[in-house]
Amino acid sequence: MRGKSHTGKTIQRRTRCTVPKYLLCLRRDLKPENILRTATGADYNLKMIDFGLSTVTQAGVRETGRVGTPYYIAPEVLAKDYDESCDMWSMGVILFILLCGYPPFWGDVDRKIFARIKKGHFSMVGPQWANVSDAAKNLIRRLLCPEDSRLTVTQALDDVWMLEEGVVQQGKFAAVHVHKLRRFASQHPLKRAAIRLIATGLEQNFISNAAQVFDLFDLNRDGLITEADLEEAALLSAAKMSREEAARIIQACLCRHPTGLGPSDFVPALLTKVVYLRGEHLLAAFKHMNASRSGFLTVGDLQKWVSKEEASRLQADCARPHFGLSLQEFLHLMAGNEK
Ligand SMILES: [Ca+2]
Repeated sequence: MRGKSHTGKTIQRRTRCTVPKYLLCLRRDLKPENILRTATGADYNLKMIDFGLSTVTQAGVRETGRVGTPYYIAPEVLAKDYDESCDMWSMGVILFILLCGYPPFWGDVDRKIFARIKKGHFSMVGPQWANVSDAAKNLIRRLLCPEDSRLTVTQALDDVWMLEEGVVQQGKFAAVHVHKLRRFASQHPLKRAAIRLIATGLEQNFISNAAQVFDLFDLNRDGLITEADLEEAALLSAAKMSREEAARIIQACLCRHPTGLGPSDFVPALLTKVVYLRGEHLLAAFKHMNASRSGFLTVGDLQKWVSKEEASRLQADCARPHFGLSLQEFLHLMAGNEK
C-alpha cells in the first residue's frame, strides 16, 4: 500500500488498498486506530497493526467469540455467530467515519451502542453528507447491512465508487477548497486580518462544513494541516502545489502552531464573500481595529494587524495620510480582489 505523490490519493483509494491484503484472516478488530501511516510526507506506506483479536479462519466455519471494539462490531458478532463478513461491516463503519467524522452507531455506554447496531439503523443526512456522493452512500449501505446481502471484499473493491466515482467527487471537493485557500492567501494582509476577526465572531452554522474540509486536508489525522498535506490535497484536485506555495498559504493563514494549520486557523479561508462582506460584520471589524477611536485606522491601529512596513504603505496610499485609512477605504479594500 504505497502512497505516491503523483497519483490522486483519496480516502477511497486508501480504503481500497487497505482491505485486500489484510483480510486473509478473520481480523475482528478493524478500526482507524489500527491503521498507521509510516511517514508524514506525501510518500508513505499504510500498515495495519494489533492482530491480538484476529484468528485464522476456514471457509464455512462460524466463530462464536464476542470480541472487538464497540463502534465497529457487527451485529452477528454480538449474536456470537459470524464469519469473515463481520470485517466488511467494520470496513463500512470506518468508511462512514472517514466521510463524515462520526460513527454510524453511537451511545454514551456500550449497551446503547450495541442496541443501535442490532437495530442497524443509521442516518446519512446533514451538512457532513452534503458533498458525499450517492455512490459512496450506496457502498456504505451495502456494507452496513445484514450478512446475507453484505458485500464481500472482492465485490467491495469492484464497487463503482471505489473504482472511479469517489476519486472524482473527492477531487472536485478538494479543488474548490484548494482554490479558496489560494485566494485567501493572495488577499491583502489587512483583509485577511479582518476576515479572521469576522470569523472569530461567527456562529458555527456559517462554517458548518469546516470540520469536513479540515479532514479532507488533514489526511493523516494528526490535527494539523502541514505543507505536505496541502501538496497532497492539491494533487487530489488534479492541480499542483509547490512546497513554497504551501508554505506561503500556511504563513498567510497565520497558524498558531509552527508546523501546520489547526482547525481554527483554517476557518477564515473558508468564509465566502457573502458572509464576510455583510455590512454589520465589516463595521464591527473596522470598529474593533480602530483602537485609536479616531474614526480612521492610524498607523498605530494598523500595526496590530499587519507588519510595520505594510501599515506604512497603507497610510501612504490613503487619501488623507495624516488621518489614516477611512471607513470607505477600508470597505473598498475589503470588497476588492487579490492585492
Ligand atoms: Ca496532517
